Amino acid sequence: MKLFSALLSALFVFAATSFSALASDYKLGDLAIHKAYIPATVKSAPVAAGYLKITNNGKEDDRLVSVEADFSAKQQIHTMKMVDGIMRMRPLKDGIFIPGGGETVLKSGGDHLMFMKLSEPMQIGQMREVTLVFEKAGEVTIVMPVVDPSSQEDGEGDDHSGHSGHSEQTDEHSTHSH
Ligand SMILES: [Cu+2]
Repeated sequence: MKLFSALLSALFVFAATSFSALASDYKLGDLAIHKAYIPATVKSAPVAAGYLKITNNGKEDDRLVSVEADFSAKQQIHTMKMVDGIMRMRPLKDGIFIPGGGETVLKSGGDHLMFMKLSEPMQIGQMREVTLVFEKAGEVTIVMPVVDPSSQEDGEGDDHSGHSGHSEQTDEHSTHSH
């Protein structure tokens, strides 16, 4: 009975929050943030990715410079690139450029938010608060729904294989030890 009501309220929260996530994108000055989501992770996964689209309706360029989240110990902004036939990720030290009057898409196989050292798995239906920090526009906290990875509309194949080489990759760039 207890489980059932917990399940029911979880469903309700999911329905309510997914509706609001769909209904209202986020605005911060001239920036608009849409279609933010985090693909669900398996239990042992140390990292999760985050994707979204940023539209810049102003004339001035801006830049996504950092990401904050309380469900991971460390957050980075990554890009993915083919190196010797293998998808590798690396941190973008200068963040992601958002041209004035243009848009930037963080998507599977390309630039993405990286949540490292997860405190718990990302489960389908959860809503995760993430703060995006922009060079000029300032910061905004958004709620990113955790979705079934196989339901990504713009999925371009299994490019998350690059994530397996992740910890070695980031050792070059970070001072923490594993
Ligand atoms: Cu990454």
